[in-house]
Amino acid sequence: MDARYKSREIERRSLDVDGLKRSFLEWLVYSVGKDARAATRRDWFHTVALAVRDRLVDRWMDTTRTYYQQDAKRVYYLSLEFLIGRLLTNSLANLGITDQCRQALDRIGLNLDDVVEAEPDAALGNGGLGRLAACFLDSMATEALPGYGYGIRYEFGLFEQRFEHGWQVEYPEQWLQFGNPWEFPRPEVLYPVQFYGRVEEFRDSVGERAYRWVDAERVLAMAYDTPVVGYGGDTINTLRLWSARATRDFNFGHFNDGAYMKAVEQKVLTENLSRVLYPNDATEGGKELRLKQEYFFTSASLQDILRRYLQHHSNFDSLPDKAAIQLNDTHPAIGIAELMRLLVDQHGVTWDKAWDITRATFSYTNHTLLPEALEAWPVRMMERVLPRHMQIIYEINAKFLNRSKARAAGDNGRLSRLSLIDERGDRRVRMGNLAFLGSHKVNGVSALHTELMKQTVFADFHAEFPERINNKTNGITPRRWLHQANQPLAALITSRIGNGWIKDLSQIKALAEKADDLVFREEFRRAKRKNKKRLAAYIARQTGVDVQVDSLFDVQVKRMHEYKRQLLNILQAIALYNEMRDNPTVSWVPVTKIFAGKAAPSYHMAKLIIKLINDVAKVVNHDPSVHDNLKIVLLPNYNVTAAEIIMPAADLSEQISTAGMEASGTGNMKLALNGALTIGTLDGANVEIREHVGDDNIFIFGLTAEEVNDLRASGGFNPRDVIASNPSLKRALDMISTGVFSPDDPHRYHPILQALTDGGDHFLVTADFSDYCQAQQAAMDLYRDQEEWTRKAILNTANMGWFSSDRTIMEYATEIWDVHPVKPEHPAETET
Ligand code: OAK
Repeated sequence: MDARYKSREIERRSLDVDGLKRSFLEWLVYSVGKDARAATRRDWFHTVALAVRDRLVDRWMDTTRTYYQQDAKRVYYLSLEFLIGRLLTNSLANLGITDQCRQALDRIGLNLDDVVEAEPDAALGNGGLGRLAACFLDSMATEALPGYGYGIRYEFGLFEQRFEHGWQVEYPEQWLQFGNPWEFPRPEVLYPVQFYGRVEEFRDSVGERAYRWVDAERVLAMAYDTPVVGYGGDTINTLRLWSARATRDFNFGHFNDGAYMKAVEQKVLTENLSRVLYPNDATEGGKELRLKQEYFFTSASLQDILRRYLQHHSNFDSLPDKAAIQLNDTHPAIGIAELMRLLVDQHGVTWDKAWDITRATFSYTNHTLLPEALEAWPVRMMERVLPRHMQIIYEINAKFLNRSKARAAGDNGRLSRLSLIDERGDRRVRMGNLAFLGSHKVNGVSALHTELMKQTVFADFHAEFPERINNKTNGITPRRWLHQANQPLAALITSRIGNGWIKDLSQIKALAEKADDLVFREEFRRAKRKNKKRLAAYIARQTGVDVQVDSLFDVQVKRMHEYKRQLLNILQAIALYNEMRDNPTVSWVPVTKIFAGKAAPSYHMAKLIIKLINDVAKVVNHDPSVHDNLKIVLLPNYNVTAAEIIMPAADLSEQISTAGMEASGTGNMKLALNGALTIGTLDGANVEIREHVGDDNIFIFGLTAEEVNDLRASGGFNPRDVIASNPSLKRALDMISTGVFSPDDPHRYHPILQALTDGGDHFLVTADFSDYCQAQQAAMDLYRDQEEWTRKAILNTANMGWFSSDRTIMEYATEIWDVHPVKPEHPAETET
């Protein structure tokens, strides 16, 4: 080998400061094509990312090769969303070369933090479900599990949110505009995916009835691979995202004048399939393009999974021993019909055998009980777009209902509820029922949510298949959410208990005994203060509002949704504002209310709540009579990158959904792990957080899920009575309705007031208001006692070990997937 080439080969792998520096300079020139004098921050980001990527490719290949050679059972996580965020800090930290990289850049006269800032935030998801998928990828790689993520490479991620006159305005998020150094395009990994057309019946070679899907439109799915680095860099897994390409007919066709332009148009239309992420969080749009996206990525993924399986096998009998496919909610549930089609129509497997294989391979996670989020595709649309799948779904349904008939014994209501087809009104395919029926395991995402699944949406299925539903309480990756995002606290923890917690978060429990140590408390506070300073600077940059670093940082960051009750929070803020003005001589605990979150573009009520928060903020922040004791900010464009600044700086974590409505929550876990105390209802994973951190270290308020249920069932709730009996609530609402916060348009908030009164207050904001205010008061009182507050904050951090997504993922691995860790073999490193 040429000596110069050989030395570069070694340099590519070198992890020391000199080697890194040399590769940066080389990459800048030879790959980015820039001179150091002309390079922008973005050029440097691309340079550093490419050089870091070099250092993981060998181990990535080793990982993939080991899985192949051992024919290991793989798990395939099918998700329409992966909310990944930035990757540079993550890759450096997981490879363990952050310090070396910082020094190497330092020697070139650059600052790593500036370079990091040039990376766009990959927002290929809406909220909880998408971020959970990203945390799971991190945990699978860290636990050495052979796990693949499959999804869509959206050209436009979740929209960029700006506020114009206090209103949310959406702008396109063009994360790929300047290229993506982390991805590897695989133009040779290409699968055809069909839509429309019709089904033809024929007799196969042995005279059996068979079907083929003909006259369909064809799109190609092209793979882009992103390496997923586990902590320590030993296992590097793959996230494979699909992009739509027009078929090669276009490239090789020859057209007359008119036809040529038409063909180009057609190509653009076809490729729109992977253009944009639907911005609805937990609401179902019912749009044809969305159905096509779901089928597109599911079909491509299944074809890829079968291709990989067939490298080692000649029939499908052992597919369930080699592949576990997890459906992240119902978005990929069409995969059940698709696997049946591939096995029966394309590979000649008999129906019954194919069904056994399908059920043993798939499992399904439900992420919400909200009725508006339960996918149900119109039969007529499905018949048109996926005619063969519709037939298969009918067949599955007929066999299932036939079998259940005996058990239902005349209970027709029960049979119609079990049916895959909702026959009321325009007929629809219930994707939740399909997912349930086609899976061997179905799980909820917190203990409470799983119980409610059994009692509500899946009650009939649970009676039919009592072993199928199980719980897997969500978790978060401690790498991104503590080790990387909160360096001051991470360093403090490591100084006391070593760094074992990064890979085994249960070890963080050892901090509990430090809660009474005054020196440790002081250092814990210092770390928090540092994070709060950073957030205060960010708030000033983003909103122009100056906040007091020593005020109580009260944080509610999540999608804007009525059930999440940002409205309850802002009403309490108005009440507190009034109290402060009424009692100017009292020494108030200074409070900064921090909100952030996006509303779906078509969700008018959520957008109106955004406007209300901004309007209230404007009045409060400019009122000298509260002496800066209350500040309200709504940060624009909440995303993973913003969350990494916000979570470490919070004192109080708002988890105040109407009980029974938040499936789990994961922001609640991030905040508590970073030492925030929770103020929350007994909803989702809050219930389990209370069990772990202890009743004394959390502020619980409000109706329980059972009470909410009873209250709604009894119909005995009159919000007007509640409002009339609570003067501070009444005053807050009167201020809103008389235009105190909207003098330019006094009636602006009529829809909100209407919903809270005549609308029946479905989310029970008024019902929980008084209890919530008391809990807030208790939090403010406690905050005066900084020693006691810190003690509880430390106990929160110390007791959150169980909420690591490593724990969650190992539960999936052992109880659902039956997949086991596989240590990659690294031949390259034993060679010289
Ligand atoms: C999004 C689209 C459709 C259905 C559900 C969602 C979703 O994001 N649900 C959220 O999932 C998180 C992860 O399990 C949970 O923590 C949230 O409570 C839930 O709202």
